[in-house]
Parts: sequence; structure tokens; C-alpha cells
Amino acid sequence: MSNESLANLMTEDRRFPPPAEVADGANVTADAYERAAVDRLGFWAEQARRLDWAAEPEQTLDWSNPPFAKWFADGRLNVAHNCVDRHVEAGHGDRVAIHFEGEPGDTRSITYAELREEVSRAANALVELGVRGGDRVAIYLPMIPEAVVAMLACARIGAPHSVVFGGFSADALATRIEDADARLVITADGGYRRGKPSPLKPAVDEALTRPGTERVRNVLVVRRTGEETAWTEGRDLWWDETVGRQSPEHTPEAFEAEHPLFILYTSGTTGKPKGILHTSGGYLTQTSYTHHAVFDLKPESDVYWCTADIGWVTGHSYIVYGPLANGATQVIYEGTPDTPHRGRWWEIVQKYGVTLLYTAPTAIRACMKWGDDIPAKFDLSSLRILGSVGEPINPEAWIWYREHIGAGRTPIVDTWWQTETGAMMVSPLPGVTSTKPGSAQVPLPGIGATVVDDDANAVPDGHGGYLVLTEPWPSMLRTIWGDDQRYLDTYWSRFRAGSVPGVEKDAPLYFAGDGAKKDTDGDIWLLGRVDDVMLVSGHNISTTEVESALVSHPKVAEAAVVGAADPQTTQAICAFVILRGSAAEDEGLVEELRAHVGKHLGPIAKPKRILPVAELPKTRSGKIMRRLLRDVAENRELGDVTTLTDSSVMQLIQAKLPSGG
Ligand code: 6R9
Repeated sequence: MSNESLANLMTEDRRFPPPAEVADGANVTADAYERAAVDRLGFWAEQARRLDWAAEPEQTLDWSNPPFAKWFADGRLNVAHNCVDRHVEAGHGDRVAIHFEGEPGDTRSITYAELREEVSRAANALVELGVRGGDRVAIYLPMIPEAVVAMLACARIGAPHSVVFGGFSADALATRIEDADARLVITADGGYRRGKPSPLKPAVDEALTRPGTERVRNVLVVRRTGEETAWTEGRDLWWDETVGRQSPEHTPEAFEAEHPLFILYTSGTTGKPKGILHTSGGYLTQTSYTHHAVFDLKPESDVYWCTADIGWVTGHSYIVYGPLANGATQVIYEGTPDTPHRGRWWEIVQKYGVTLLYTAPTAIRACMKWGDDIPAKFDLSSLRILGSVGEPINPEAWIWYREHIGAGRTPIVDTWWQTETGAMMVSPLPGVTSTKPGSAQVPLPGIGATVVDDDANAVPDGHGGYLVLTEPWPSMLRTIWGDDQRYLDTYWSRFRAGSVPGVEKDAPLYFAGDGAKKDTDGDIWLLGRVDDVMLVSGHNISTTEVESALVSHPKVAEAAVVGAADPQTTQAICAFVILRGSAAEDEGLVEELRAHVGKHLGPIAKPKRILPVAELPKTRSGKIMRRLLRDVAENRELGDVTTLTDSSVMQLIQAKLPSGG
């Protein structure tokens, strides 16, 4: 990357102050920033008291061996007790924890009292199968309540889980089973996807033929679809039989705050997947606090819905641990947003009276493409706060979300965080912040985040650089499973603090891998992964800003921009666009779009090539895989496509490209 900071092209003047109905009585008010600034560790010690500890921690942070952190190290707690039992003991056993909506339309509502019984039975079953504290359990399930139960049962007995997304292949599953050295796999016969049963168990059978997976003793299989399933006697067990016959009572044991809670793999672009390790007390403190602060959850009256999959960190932190620690009532939906019709999500919001919705920009852009008339058919008036996560949200998508889903009334919380951070780090607070379309804005109370240049000096307002985290935080990853050196190299070796206000010179800074800028108000904008930033004639240009400019054109629903090697300009901007339903791919379109970008961002940002396509390559968590588009734009063979949702997308894109690049 050159020494010139990231170009800072886009400006945004729209502001939306918090509505009175959210600001009055908000869980967290502006003084939280102040308190956390005065005594950061005291602030987190106070948040840890949101939890029920078997032994209250006296210590807050041990940073004597950076970057290996210990939070609340002398405290002891049971995570599952905090997410389930304590709510029953507090008299909320009849409160619904989960409204489950299956894709075929089957439903189940599970109260906290019922959840306690289910989790206890599952914990007893794990113990019977010989799973001990510290043993790893792989979970490969669709979005059904048993996924939550399985995770909590592992937490209850101190066995770290490794959830593998149900859309991943047998290969991906085998690599993860091997790396974590799992002893048990929990799966299902299948789940429902796009209107039909989709099998899961065959991938487990195949994975377990691979070398390195021999230590898996049992496979526990949830019956979901009832389809015919191959069976290995002595190894495979039905969940309903094995779990069903257990006692509904299980006394949870308290574990140290630093006891491992889970491993979750992030794919990254190169090398083998990284097993991100999270532990118990700090993780639960920050997921609980941020869910309470950013969604302003009122557990007695709110109905919360996070549309993420449980196989993604958002599902871990904001379906399972944060919301359940807070005693929330939530919706879990198994299927796709367009099955059996494109209004399915809005029908669910109406049916359950969802008040807090958390989803990803990719889903919002898909809904924009499908048309405003679809959400308009449903009563969405229960919604009071809308969240976004996973990618930068383009200002136009932000405005659409607020107007068409939030009736022009609801605050939008654009939450920046990562698998590695475990919980939200940069986000507006819905009762405090005047929001700004496209910007994640400010570090949450108790979080140190800023933007630095190549020499690790904080950039002045109005400049771009790299997002870094300046202070350890409770839900931070503790290491990469089995590879401390890779943990150091990946996150902590790039920056030692230069001139950063409030940070000691040479202190290690956490490098998030994202480009970012501070606008003239000091608000943070995320500009995409640093690997995706383009270098055009000596200027660093953010893919996100060019994409947002394209999406602000009425004919464009989605855009993905990459820099392709170019003999004149180092890299040339190459854009792949999905047109809105009615827009035609006519002669003048490409010129019209180039002119539009030029007008918004300046001539330097005009794409050299613009290619209309039907679909974009995305990961299962909805992130655009720009590196594959770069391969296409540079006429290279495609890199690893195993984490792609649909590999035929790339063939379609390649077919559109005239050879010669
Ligand atoms: C939670 C999650 C992390 C990467 C992160 C960044 C991108 C996530 C974002 C965002 C802009 C936001 N990202 N939230 N970019 N604005 N609100 O997505 O975790 O799957 O590990 O991805 O996602 O690039 O570095 P994970």
C-alpha cells in the first residue's frame, strides 16, 4: 500500500436525530461515553455485573503479557446458566425465548422454562456420550432450535463448540473437525431450503472418511426432514432418542471466566481457516452489554429478530449469547427470504410483532431490487430499531431501509465488528446518536478505536487510513486455536502506536484489516477490506465508495468494484453491477453510470469498465467476494471458491466477459 492515505471522496449531509420515543427511557444515555472515558476498566467491571457469577471477579483486565488478554480472570460462571436458568429463577420461566418459524411454515414457541429443560437434557446426553469439559464438539445444523440448544448444552458442560455453517461442504467440515480435534458431531438429517428438504448428514458421513477426523466417536442426528438417512451403527445416534430420554435436570458447574467457550473459523483469503477462540466471562459481558445498549432491548415488551445464520459470528453473539443473556424474546427463521414469496420476512415481522430487526446490507439490497411494493403490503409498524452488519451499508440502501422498512421513523444502527472482536465495537446508540447514512460513526462506550496512517499515527478528521483498536476489550479473541504465532502476526504485528491520543507510544494496536476514514465530524466510515482497496494513478480509492456511488444511481441495485492490474494506472477500476428490475442494459448505460460516479466522487473514481451481471459472488454470510471478481477481471484462474454460495454465479460472470479482459 502506498504512503498516500485512502482517498476520502464521499460526503454525506443527511442527519437523523434519535426519535423521542427511543431517546426517552433509552437503556444507555450519553453519559456512558463519559463514564467509560474516565474509568474504562471500572466501566467494564460494572458491565460484568450484568451477569450472574458463581465467584464475582475482583480482577478486571490482565494485560501483563500483551496481546494475550485475560478478563475477569478470578471470576467463575456458567454461561448457559446466565442465558437460561437465571431467567427462570427470576420468575420469567413463562416468557418465550424462541419463536421458531420453519421454512415450510411449521412453528414452535419455546419458553425459558422449556429451554432450560431442553438444554439440561442435551447436557446430560453429552455427558453420557463421554464429552468432558474442554472436549470440542462440532455442530453442523440448519437454523432450528436444536442449534441453540446444542450450543448452550456445550457451554453448560464446558465443552467448546465449533459451529460449522450448514452450507459448507464435507471438505470444509472435515478441515474444521480436524483442526479443532472434535470428539462429537451434532447434525441433522437435513433442513428446508428454498421449498425443499436439503440433506446435511451425507456431508458429515463424507467428512468422517477423511484422515484427521478419526477421533470423532459419535454423530448425534436431529430429525428435521424425516428423509431417508444413511446410518453407521454404533457411531450414529438420533437426537430425539438420546436426548429425549435424559433427565430435564442438570446442575451447571461454574467455570473460570477464561474457560474456552467456542472456536469459530474465519476463511480469509489465503491459508487454512483461522480458528478464532473466544472465552466465557468477557465475551458474555460484552455481547450482553452491546445487545442491551445498541438494540435498547426491553425484555418484557420487545420481540427481537436477527436474520443471520447460527454458523456465523452474528448468530453466536446476537442470536444465542447476547440476547439470551438479556432474557430476550426472539424469532428464529429457518429458510430463505423469498420462500415461498418475496414478502416472507415482512410477513414474519407482522406475525410476531417484531420490534428490533438485525440484518445485513446484502439482504437489504436484495429487497430494494425486488421492489418497494413488497414490504408495503405488510404491517411493519411494530419495528422500532433496525440494525445492519456484515459489510459497509451504502447510503442509498440505508435510506431505503429506514424509509421502506422503518417508515422513515426508526433509528438505524450500523454495527461494525468482526468474528475476532466477538461483539459490536463501532456503532451509533439509538437513543443518543444523530445517525448518518453509511457511517458506523463512533466507538461504543469502553471501546478504543481510531483510524491511523501507514506510520500508525492517528489521522486528522477528514482523512483516511486503517481502522485499529487501541485498547483490549472484553470479548476480544484470545488467540487463533493452536497457533499463537499466527495470532500475533495477523493482528498485532502491523502497527505500534505512533502519535495516537491517549495511547502510549509503541503500544501494540489491533489491526482489523479494514480501510476506514474519519469525516470532518470525526465519525468513522468503513471502506472495505484493505486487500480490496484500489490504487489508481497514485490514489488509494475505496471499493466501498465507488460501489455506493453506483448504487445511488436509480438503475443500479447492487455493485461490486475491484482494481484490475493496468499498465497505465497501476490498477483500473472495474465494476460489476446488477441492474434494478426495470432497467435495461442499453447502449448509453455504461457511459451514464461512469458519468454518475464522476459527478459523485470525481473523475479519478470513474470505472474504466462496467459490466452488468445477473448475480454477484457472495459468501454464505452475504459478503461480496471481490477477490474472485479480480481474478475474472485479470483473466486469471479462479482462486478458492469453496465458501461461495453458488459457484455457477462465477461461470455466468465469466461468460459475459469478452476474452482478453
Ligand atoms: C460481524 C461480521 C468482519 C468484516 C469486517 C468488515 C466487515 C462487518 C461491518 C463491516 C462495514 C459494518 N463488516 N460489519 N464493514 N460496516 N457495519 O461480519 O464478522 O464475518 O468476521 O466479518 O466484515 O470488513 O472486518 P465477520
